[in-house]
Amino acid sequence: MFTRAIVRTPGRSMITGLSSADLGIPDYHLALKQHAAYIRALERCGLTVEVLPADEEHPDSTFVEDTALLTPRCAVITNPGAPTRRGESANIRAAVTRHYPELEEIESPGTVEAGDIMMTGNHFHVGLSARTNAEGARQLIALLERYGHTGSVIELKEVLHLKTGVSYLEDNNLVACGEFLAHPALRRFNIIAIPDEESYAANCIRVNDRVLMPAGYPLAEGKILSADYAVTTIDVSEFRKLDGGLSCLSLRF
Ligand code: CIR
Repeated sequence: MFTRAIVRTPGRSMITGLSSADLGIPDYHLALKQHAAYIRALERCGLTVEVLPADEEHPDSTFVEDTALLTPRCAVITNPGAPTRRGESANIRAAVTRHYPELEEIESPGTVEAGDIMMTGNHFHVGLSARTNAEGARQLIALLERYGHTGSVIELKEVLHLKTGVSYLEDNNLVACGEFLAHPALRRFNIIAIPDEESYAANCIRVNDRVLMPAGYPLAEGKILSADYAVTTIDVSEFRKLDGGLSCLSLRF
C-alpha cells in the first residue's frame, strides 16, 4: 500500500524540456490543469500528495520520478544522465529527507534516472539506457543489496527509460510493449501486451486498488480491464510531448 506521493508543479520553462516526441510544444496552462487532475487521481487512491513548487531552472523537473528511488526500506537519490537534469537531484533531497532518515546517493561517473528502475516485489530491474549507465546500475544494485533487495540489469534498445515500455501491476502481471514483449529477463511474468500503436499506455501505475493510465488508449485500457483491474484514465497529453509518462510525474511510497 502506498500512503504518500511527491509531485512537482511544472514550470513555464517546461516548454524547453527535453523531447524526441515531435508532437509540438506543450501548452503550459493545459499542463497545469492536467497536473492538478493527476494529483486528484492520486488522492482518490488514498494518497497524501506533497506538491513541490515549480523549479524553473530545470525544465524537466516535473518528472520527479527520475530523481529518486523510494522503497519500503531505503531512499536513493539518483544522478540523472541528462546534463540539464543533474541539478534536480539536489532539489528533491529536502522533500525525501522528511520521510527517510538516511539517504543513499548515486555518484558520478555513475548515472541513473529512476524511470529506468522497475520494482517487482523485492527485486529491481534496472534499464541500461542513454540516461542510466553501467556504473550507475552497479552502484544502485550494490546499495539495494545492502537493504536486502536484489537487482539485475536490462539493456534497452528503443525506449527512453525502462518504464516507458513496461509497468509492473503487482500479482505477477506486467504491462509491456515492443522490445519487452518477449524479453528473456521478463519471462516469469504474465505479460499484458500493449499494441504498438498504443505503446504510450505501456507506462501506467498501480496505486493501491487502481491502475492509473493515460486517457485515449482504448485497446490498452481494455486489456488492463480484462485483467480485472479497476482503471482510472488521466489526460497527460502535454507531458507526452516531452516523452514523459504517467509514472514519471510522481514518487509514490
Ligand atoms: C526527459 O527527457 O528527461 C524528460 N523530457 C522526460 C522524462 C520522462 N521520465 C520518465 O520516463 N521516467
